Amino acid sequence: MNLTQIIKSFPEDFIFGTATSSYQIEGTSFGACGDSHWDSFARKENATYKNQNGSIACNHIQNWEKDLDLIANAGFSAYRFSFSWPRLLIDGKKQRNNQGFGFYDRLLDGMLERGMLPFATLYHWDLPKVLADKGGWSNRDTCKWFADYTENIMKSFGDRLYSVATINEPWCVAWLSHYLGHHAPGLRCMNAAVKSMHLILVAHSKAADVMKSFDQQNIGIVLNKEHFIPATNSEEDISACNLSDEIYNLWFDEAIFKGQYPTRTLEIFKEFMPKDFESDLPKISQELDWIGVNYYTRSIIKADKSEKNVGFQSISGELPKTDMGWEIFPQGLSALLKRQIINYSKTIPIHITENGMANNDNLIEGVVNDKERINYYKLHLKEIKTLIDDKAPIKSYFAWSLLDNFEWAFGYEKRFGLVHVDFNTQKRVPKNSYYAFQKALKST
Ligand code: IFM
Repeated sequence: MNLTQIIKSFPEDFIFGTATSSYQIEGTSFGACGDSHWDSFARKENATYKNQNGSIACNHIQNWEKDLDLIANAGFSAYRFSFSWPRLLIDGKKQRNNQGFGFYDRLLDGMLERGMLPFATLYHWDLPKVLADKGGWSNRDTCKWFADYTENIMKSFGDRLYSVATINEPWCVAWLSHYLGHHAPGLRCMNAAVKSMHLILVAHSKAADVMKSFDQQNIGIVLNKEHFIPATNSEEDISACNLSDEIYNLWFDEAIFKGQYPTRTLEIFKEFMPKDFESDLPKISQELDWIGVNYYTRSIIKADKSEKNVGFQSISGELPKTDMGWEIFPQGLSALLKRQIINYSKTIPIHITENGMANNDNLIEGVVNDKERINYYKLHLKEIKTLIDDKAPIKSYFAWSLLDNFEWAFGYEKRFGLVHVDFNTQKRVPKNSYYAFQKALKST
């Protein structure tokens, strides 16, 4: 089966969309955007590839109409984007930036005019620098400021949003950024990491409360999931693998769907947990309208006694890899979704909010023949279709990403887009993967 045949076999009302995020495409030097902790992180020597940052990115602020046309012309009926907190509230709290409000106003109207469903994300990692300087996600006050920011969004844009996710990928916000140090703020601190692992969920719950008070429909959260396997069958590796799965996946599922944290991880985390964290759990586990799943790869886990807090590391596997070095393992997506549905979300709608691959693309005479990416999409969509045939409540699929963009610590080196971007001229060239979606979606 080719991509067209697979896409055509999906239910009529299944939504196909594409996704981006504010810091990765907008360009923070345009429109009086405030600094975020990604700007300060990128100023640190070697924190990002060639010290690159999001100041220009895809200059989506000036090219947004062209970009929306690209989405519509591919036949996608939904667009997942994120609001930039520092673009809207320069001090993170009260100081409104009219240019920022004007931008999202036009963007949302532009989506609606083109018949697209706006899937908004409130937080996709661009925390205002002023708030990061006060402790960021390890400071409980940030949760309250996040609620105020949410209120601002509800007042100005709520009526035009088809769905809203509070947080994109809480594991990345907390663990990747505060323990592994790969993302802003670049800490390697167990105390800050554990506090953030809890407080990001408190922020989620406060934003959900605010949205419900506005009677906002279709509220969810986006979790990134990885499929873990032990490096060997040894007891140590199996145990390390289970712990890694708890920290990455189950920490969030247990809290959101069951109002508890996994016991083993909590035992390791407990000395760093915020005071009275238990009293936040009923709110964290409040009902949601949907759950978002981002999936890219699997990880192979090996016990490592030299790692003093959690005692494991991930090692490279043998499957074909994307340009990120991530193994291509579509079966991991179905395994994770099955567990998600059976153990946690049951009948709640699931949106596949991100899936895609970085590829070593070459633009030759106006053509990018990214057949590897087309195959990646095909294999993952096949898994999803099989689950839908088995009655899984999966409602949409978003290709990551519309454009080549600022891939965080990897700068502009890694290309995930359906559309090639020349970062010197801002010229957009649809890749063959774009045309493959277009062929399928325009003919359904
Ligand atoms: O680019 C990121 C995105 O911002 C969050 N999910 C994973 C993508 C690829 O790394």
